[in-house]
Order: sequence, then C-alpha cells, then structure tokens
Amino acid sequence: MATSEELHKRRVEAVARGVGSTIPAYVDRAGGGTITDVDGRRWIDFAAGIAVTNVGNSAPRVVEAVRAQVERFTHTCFMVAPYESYVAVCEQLNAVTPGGFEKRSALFNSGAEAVENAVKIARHATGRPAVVVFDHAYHGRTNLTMALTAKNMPYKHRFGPFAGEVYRVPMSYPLRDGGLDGATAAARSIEMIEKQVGAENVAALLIEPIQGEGGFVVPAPGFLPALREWATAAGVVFVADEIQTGFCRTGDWFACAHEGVEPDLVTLAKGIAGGLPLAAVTGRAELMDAVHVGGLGGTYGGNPIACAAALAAMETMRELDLAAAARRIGAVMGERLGAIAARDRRVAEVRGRGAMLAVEIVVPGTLTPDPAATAAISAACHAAGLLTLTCGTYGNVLRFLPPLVISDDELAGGLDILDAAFG
Ligand code: PLZ
Repeated sequence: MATSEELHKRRVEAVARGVGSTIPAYVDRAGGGTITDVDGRRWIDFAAGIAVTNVGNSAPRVVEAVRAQVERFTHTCFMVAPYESYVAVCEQLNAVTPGGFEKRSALFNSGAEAVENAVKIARHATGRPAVVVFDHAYHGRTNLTMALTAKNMPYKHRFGPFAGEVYRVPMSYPLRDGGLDGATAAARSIEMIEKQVGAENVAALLIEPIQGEGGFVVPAPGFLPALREWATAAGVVFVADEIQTGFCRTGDWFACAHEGVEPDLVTLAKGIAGGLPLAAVTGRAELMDAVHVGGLGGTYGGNPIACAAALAAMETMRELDLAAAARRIGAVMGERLGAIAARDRRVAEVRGRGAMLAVEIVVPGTLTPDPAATAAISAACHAAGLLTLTCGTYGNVLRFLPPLVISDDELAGGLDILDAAFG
C-alpha cells in the first residue's frame, strides 16, 4: 500500500489546491473513535468527519443495510420510480424533529442543498423575498448559501457576486456581546430586521441553534424562543439549521429541543446517515406542501443506499441511546476542559452542549482572539495522535465532536492528549 507521503505527492498533482485537508495522513480504516492511516498511525477521533459519524464509522447496522440495498438496486431516482426507504426516512424525520404538528419532508444530498431548498420553500409559501441570517453563521458553499454564510475567508473570498435579499443581524454571543441576556439580544436583532428589512418582506429567519463553523456559539437562554415568538407573530418562517447540531449530537435529538423551540422548517444533513451523503428539509405540512408538484427534487436526492443507511443510523441512535451518550461525553469532556480553563488563561470560555464542546482561545487578560495559539494547540494534538478541528470567525476556537460511540478509554486518552497539548 502506498504511504501517506506518497499519496500526498500524488494528491498535489491531481487534486485541486482549493480543497484542503486538516491532516496530511491518508485513511486506511476508521471505526469507533479511531482513525488509522495507511502507515498504521492512529488518531483518536474528535472530529467525526465534522459531526457526521455520530453512530461511528462503518457502524454495524449501517454496513449491513447498505450492503443489502446495494444488492437490490443502487438508483432509480425517486422522481422517476419511487421506493419505500425514502418514504420511511421522511416518516421518521417527521416524527423525531421538534413540533407535534403535521409535517412533510423532502430529501437532498448535502447540507447546503437542504438550506437552499428551505429558502425556496419559505419564499414560495410566503410570497416574500428576504432571508434573515446572523453574524458568524455558516450555511454552506453554494451561491445562495455563501450569501447566507458570514465569513469571507475561506468561504466567500473572490467567489461573488452573491445572491440578493439576504440580510444579516447580530447573533447572541455572550462572550463577545457584553453578556446581553437572550431577550435583549433578540430585541436588538428584531429591531434591525424591522427597521432595515421590514417584517412583511421577510420569508425566512434562518439560524443555527448552536453555531457550528462560526465558533460553537451558544446563544444566551431566551434568544431562540424570543425570535421564534417574533417570527410567529410576523408570519416569518422560522428555519433551524440543525445540520451540525442534529441527530443526538447535543444530548437531545435536536438542539432546538433544549429550549422547547419548534421551528417551522428544519434543515438536516451530516449525522443523518452515518456517513452517506443525505440531507433533508422537514417541516410544517402546509409550508412544505405549498410547493407545486415537480418544484422540489434532484437526481440523487434520497438515494436508496443513503436512505437505507439513514434508517439504520437512526435505529442505532435509538438502540444505543446516543443522546444519553452525548450527554455523558459532554460531562466528561466538560470537566476536563474546565480544569484546563482554570489553569490556562488563554481559555476565555468553555462552551457548547453534549458532545459538541469548544474552547475559545484569546490573548490572556483580553478578548483578543489568538488564532496562532489555537492552531499550535491543534497541531500539537495532531502530532500526538488526536484529531481536533478549529473553527470560529476569528479562527480561535478549538472544537470537539467525537463520534457518540467513542469508548471511555478513547475519550480519556484523547482528553489526556489535549491536556498535554495545552502544556
Ligand atoms: N449548515 C450548520 O455546519 C456544514 C462545512 C465544512 P454541507 N459544515 C461543515 C466546510 O468547510 O465545507 C454545514 C453546517 C451547517 C450547513 C452546512 C453545509 O453542509 O453538507 O457541507 O453542504
């Protein structure tokens, strides 16, 4: 087998430079909480492929379901010749997402595509043009979702012009907004919408209940409920982007549930299918069904292999109670991160929920972001055998997203490496 170094040489000659990788090691196999490269080096996995392999890599039920489906048929296109698993995935999503009302779902391939479709549905159903998003938001890399995403580098730089009718308002970011309470932070955002856009022009308010790429920003309690309440009164479709927070990651099936918020539409991807590409929009039947027949779709949306994987992944989440596992992981991680924060003044804050935790790194005694220190700590983790990711508008957040099936030993081992990386 070629070595990672040899593969990297080939990659540089074959793969476009614009596609980056966190580590220069090439994967041979991955499972549970570990990734092994072609040279036999191992990393404890605190990335889960960016919050995708919540059920673990090659989870047994997923492997079995995919294998069985591949042998029956690989693709007919649901828009041409439909099949049961697509319907079954939609039934389950309608049942597990927050909100007791009648729902419908539609399936797509990627998170960005789900977000695009949520906006299409909200615009079609309301007849209004504007979409409101937040500072630090991340919603994808397609043209519309680049417009919805906040951060220029690397996501938007020189890729414009961008789609119109997108308006950005402040996020509740307790560390950086002087600790505004949720209701006050929401009032500030709402006033900006009403003054600068006009509620009657707004089709959708789109928000990550805990921001992912933007820095694992957890809004102050009350922020999401206040926005939800305003959206209801204003006839605005409240869209929760649960692409990173979803499928047990935060200790509940969906992050909105922690504050009892019921979105009109939810965008889903990542954790939904144990690593196979699948995404969805789930929401109120009257909004979803407002769109004319043929108005939603795509060649591969709800591919049968991905649907089989999703059914198996959701079964695994129920069987192993991965929401409870995420809460346990969060308790263990939170304690260790708290101890690091207590001794290292570069840690401004430990935040997140369940198995979606992060630390924000600053110049001690200030709130000045320190992306260089963040990158150095992350690099030390990689060198010592722990795969960590960074995020944040300022590149100064170290985030931890282990698979929810990680063993106690792997989790403890990973936290030991992290602890040592802080020095
Ligand atoms: N919405 C909340 O987190 C994807 C992006 C990685 P796709 N986040 C990882 C990168 O650098 O491209 C994401 C997300 C939220 C939407 C998306 C987009 O999902 O499946 O990557 O299109």
